[in-house]
Amino acid sequence: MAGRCYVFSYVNPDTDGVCSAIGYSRFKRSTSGEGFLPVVFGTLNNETAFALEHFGVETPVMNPVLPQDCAIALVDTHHVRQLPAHMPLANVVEILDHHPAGDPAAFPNAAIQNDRIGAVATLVAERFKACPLEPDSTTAGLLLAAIISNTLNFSAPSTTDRDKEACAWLQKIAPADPDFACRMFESRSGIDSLSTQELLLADYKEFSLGGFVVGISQIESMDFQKISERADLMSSLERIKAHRRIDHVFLNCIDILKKKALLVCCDPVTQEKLTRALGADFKNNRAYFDHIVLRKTDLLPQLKKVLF
Ligand SMILES: [Mn+2]
Repeated sequence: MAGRCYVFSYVNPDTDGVCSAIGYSRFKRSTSGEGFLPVVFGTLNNETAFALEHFGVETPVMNPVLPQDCAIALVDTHHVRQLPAHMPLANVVEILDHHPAGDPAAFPNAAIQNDRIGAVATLVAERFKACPLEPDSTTAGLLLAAIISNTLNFSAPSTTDRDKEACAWLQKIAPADPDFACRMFESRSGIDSLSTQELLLADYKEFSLGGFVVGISQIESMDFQKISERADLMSSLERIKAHRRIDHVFLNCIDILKKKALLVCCDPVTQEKLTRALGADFKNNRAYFDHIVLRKTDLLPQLKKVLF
């Protein structure tokens, strides 16, 4: 018999991960009476803190010690390398995700739903809708914020009709202010207060691709030139690579409004892979793009082709 139940996302989760964990916890409580405590490992980013405050929701418990006999629901990931170290993988009973190339076999006891949609919050909203059960307006607002955040207000290529339908349904329960998306995106930065190392690790994920481990940091900023000019940018990337003992590491900067991207990478071997994968043209360790390049929908599938 399992002890406490927890629901959480990957370490240093984004708004989709945190809001979906809270939303799923509320779903479980209302439908089966089970108490899955939403928790966060790592730190909360500025945008998520903004969304929680906007809807008057308390910050989840941070970095708890998990008891050996706990039951775990995961949202927004099923990649072992993105989870807290020494996490009891066999205790995972449920997974809701929307990411390819995970490790489903690492979770032998989990019921897994992994659909190619824009946000895992869409899956949580669909669970409510299927009951049918209306979430309270706070929960609806959090799920809405998560979908808007993850689909970049429906402009990301991963956006599907299911995300739009979930959003329309949630909007009826919790109408969002017209400028909500804009204010939430503005809250993402706060970049100046972070060290380069903190900045690179704020939204950093590792992937196993064809026997290589690739670390990709992604930063959304309306002024990525400023980040690109940080004096310790290259040394910070090199430090991550050495410290994490991985094969490739690079930074992906995106400007959502101007629809531009910048890849930063100082290793010539990695640069060569990125050039083959994306047609990147590196000059002085930097490659610019006149369109948005997203880790999940652009980088991973293309890199997979050249690394396997
Ligand atoms: Mn997500």
